Amino acid sequence: MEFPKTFAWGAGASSYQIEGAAFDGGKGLSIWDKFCQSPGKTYHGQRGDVACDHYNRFEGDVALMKEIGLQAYRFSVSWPRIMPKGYGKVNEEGLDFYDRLVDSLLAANIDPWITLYHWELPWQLHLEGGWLNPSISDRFAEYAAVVANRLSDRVTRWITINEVQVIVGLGYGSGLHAPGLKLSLHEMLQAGHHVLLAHGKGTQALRANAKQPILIGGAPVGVVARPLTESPEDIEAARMATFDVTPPKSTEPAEMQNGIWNSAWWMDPMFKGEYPESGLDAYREHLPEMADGDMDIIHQPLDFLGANIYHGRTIKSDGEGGYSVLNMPDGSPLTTMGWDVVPDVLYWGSKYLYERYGKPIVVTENGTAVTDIPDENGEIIDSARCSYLKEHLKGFARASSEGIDCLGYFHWSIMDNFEWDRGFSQRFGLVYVNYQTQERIMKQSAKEYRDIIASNGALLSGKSSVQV
Ligand code: IFM
Repeated sequence: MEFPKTFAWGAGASSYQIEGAAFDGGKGLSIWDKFCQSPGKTYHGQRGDVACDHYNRFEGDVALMKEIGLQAYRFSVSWPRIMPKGYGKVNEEGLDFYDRLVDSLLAANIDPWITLYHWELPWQLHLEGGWLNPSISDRFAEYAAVVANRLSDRVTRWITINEVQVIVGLGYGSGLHAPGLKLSLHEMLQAGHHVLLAHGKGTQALRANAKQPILIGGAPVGVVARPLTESPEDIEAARMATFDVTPPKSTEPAEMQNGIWNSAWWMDPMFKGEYPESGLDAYREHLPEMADGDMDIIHQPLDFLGANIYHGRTIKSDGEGGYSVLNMPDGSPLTTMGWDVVPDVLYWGSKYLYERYGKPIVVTENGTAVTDIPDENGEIIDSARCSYLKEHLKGFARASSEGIDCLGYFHWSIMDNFEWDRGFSQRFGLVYVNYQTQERIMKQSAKEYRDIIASNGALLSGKSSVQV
């Protein structure tokens, strides 16, 4: 159950979800600031204006990270905090904030991993067409260069864009996320193509402006599958399902119907320089416009594959070279987000992704929302999260023991935070946040994670408690 000595044990969060100070420090407006101001868009109309007030409390938060023994912390930089309009004038006060955050992490011996884009599109860029405007990838590269110039003397781990599928599927498809658009599949794929181009140009800009050698990856959703049994047929069927691109299906839940929830359409261009055949076929009437040379821009050399993996479909061979998707057995565990708990998904997901793309794997997000209730002593014994954490790590440890290059694991999240359209109704943190007082309480899971980290995973040995 041990991981490589260089393995990065981390946790993550994103700017809008924890920072607060939404209108302070010279920050410009983002699509999320505006979206949350529209009635009915988020749970009880909640907004990230203050969130965890991390902007003002980051030193205490870093102290908690140190107490947990984190070796790495993944956070995102808010584009409109750096460039209020998304381009042009730079807000030095915003850069100073991240400067201080990076310094305080390094002083605590915690490696900063920066994500450049975790959904906070500057409002001005949205008014100019957002991800549908072909010039947005140049704007993104300009922003990436500014951040690299200021922080890459101390930061060596970089992630371009978080969860392209969510940007496109929920922001431009179902409208559940900012900017709340409900566009056609063609328009979604066009926006997605521009996101991929931004990833490519952002990568070039990071490398061109880096002050020292750096490692770069992306963090798409790892839409992965796991086989029902370990028969060669089921294993092959789940592999096929993991990389299949299928047309929109009306049998999926409403927000998943738009046909973009897959891995290969988004990862193949980044890692192989091409859209997958199954996608070209499934989307044939909806394909985005592409210029010659786009794929060369998107397909930049990358150092690792980051994937956000929370759950996965269970797959069985249909006996005819195809596969069937199975429902979980009655009564199987569900998170408060309504997601199945299938811990071996970290094993199968990282295995399939490593086999196809050959890059070291970083689990850039994995975690669970549960109902956390402080007990009479004010402690939070979050046993469901403790089991989730340990059982998923066991899956990742198995991958590592079978020779898959596992570079790091980032639990989502370091602390409870603003869960987008669900507001504060979902708690994902290792650290509990009382939003009325801003008090932080380390949950039981944080303490268990601390011990697992200290043992470099050795503590995980033992029988699995979750059988699914
Ligand atoms: O909170 C989100 C995060 O911002 C992106 N990935 C999934 C998490 C849980 O929904």
